[in-house]
Amino acid sequence: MSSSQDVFAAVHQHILEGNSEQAVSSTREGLSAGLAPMTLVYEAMIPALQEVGRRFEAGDYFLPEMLVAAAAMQASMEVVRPLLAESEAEPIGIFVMGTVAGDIHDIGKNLCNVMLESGGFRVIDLGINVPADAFVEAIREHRPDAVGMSAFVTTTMPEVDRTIQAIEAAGLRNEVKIMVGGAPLDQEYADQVGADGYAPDANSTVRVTKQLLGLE
Ligand code: B12
Repeated sequence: MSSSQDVFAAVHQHILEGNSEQAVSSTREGLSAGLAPMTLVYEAMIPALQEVGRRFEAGDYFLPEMLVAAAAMQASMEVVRPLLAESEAEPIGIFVMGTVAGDIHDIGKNLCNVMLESGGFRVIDLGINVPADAFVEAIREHRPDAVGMSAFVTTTMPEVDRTIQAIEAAGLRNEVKIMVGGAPLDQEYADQVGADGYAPDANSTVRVTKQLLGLE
C-alpha cells in the first residue's frame, strides 16, 4: 500500500502530464486507502493545475498540454464528486453560477458548485461563456438567493462588471447577493464592481455565501 504522499505525488504527476486514466486510478487508490476527497483535491489536484499555469507562463507548456492536464483534472474530479455532493431534501438556498462571457475556464467554478451542493445549496449551473443577459434571465426564472460569476482571464474580468450592471439595469440587484471569484479576481476588484462577496476558493465560497445570506 502506498503512503498518502505517494498517492498525492502520483495524482499530481498524472494531472500534470495529462494522463487521465492514471490520474483516475491514482485518485481511486487514494480514496480506497482512506484519504479524504477534499484532501486529494487541495493537496494534489489544485497544486498540479497551479504548476501547469506556471509552466504555461514560463513557456514550457502550450495550450495542448494545458488542455490535457485540465481533462485529467476533470476526470479525477468526477471520481471524488459523488463523495462530496450530498442530496439535501430541502435546499438552504438557490445559487445560480456561471463563467462570464468570453471565458471557458470551468474547473474552479465546478469545484465551487460541488462544495455549494454539499453545503446544502441547490446550484443552477449556467455553464461557461455566459452573457450578461443570460445571468439576468436566470435570476428572473429561478429567483436565486445568490449569483456567482467566475472569470479566469484578465480580458474577461470586465464582463463581471458588465454583468453586475446588467443585473442592476434589470432592477434585480436587490433580489440577490452577488459573489465573484476566479484566478485574477480579488476582494479589491469585488468591492470596485459592487459585488457583495469574493472568495478565493470553494470552501470560502460556501462560508461567505452563508454569511451574506444570514445562514451562519
Ligand atoms: C486549465 C487552464 C486552462 C484550460 C481550461 C479548461 C477548463 N475546462 O477549465 C484551457 C486549456 C481551456 C485554458 C484556456 C485558456 N487559458 Co487558461 N489556464 C488554466 C490553468 C492552468 C488552470 C485553471 C484552473 O482550472 N485552476 C484550478 C482551479 C481549481 O483554480 P482556482 O483558481 O484555485 O479555483 C478556485 C477559485 O478561483 C475560486 N473560484 C473560481 N470560480 C469562482 C466563482 C465564484 C463565484 C467564487 C466565489 C469563487 C470562484 O474557487 C475555486 C475552487 O477552489 C490556469 C493557471 C492558473 N494559475 O489559474 C490558466 C490561466 C487561467 N489561463 C490563461 C490563459 C491566458 C488562457 C488562454 C487565453 C490561453 C490561450 N492563449 O488561448 C485560454 C483562454 C480561453 C478562454 N477564452 O477562456 C492564463 C490567464 C492569464 C491572465 N492573467 O489573464 C492563466 C492564469 C495561465 C497563465 N499563468 O498564463 N486554460
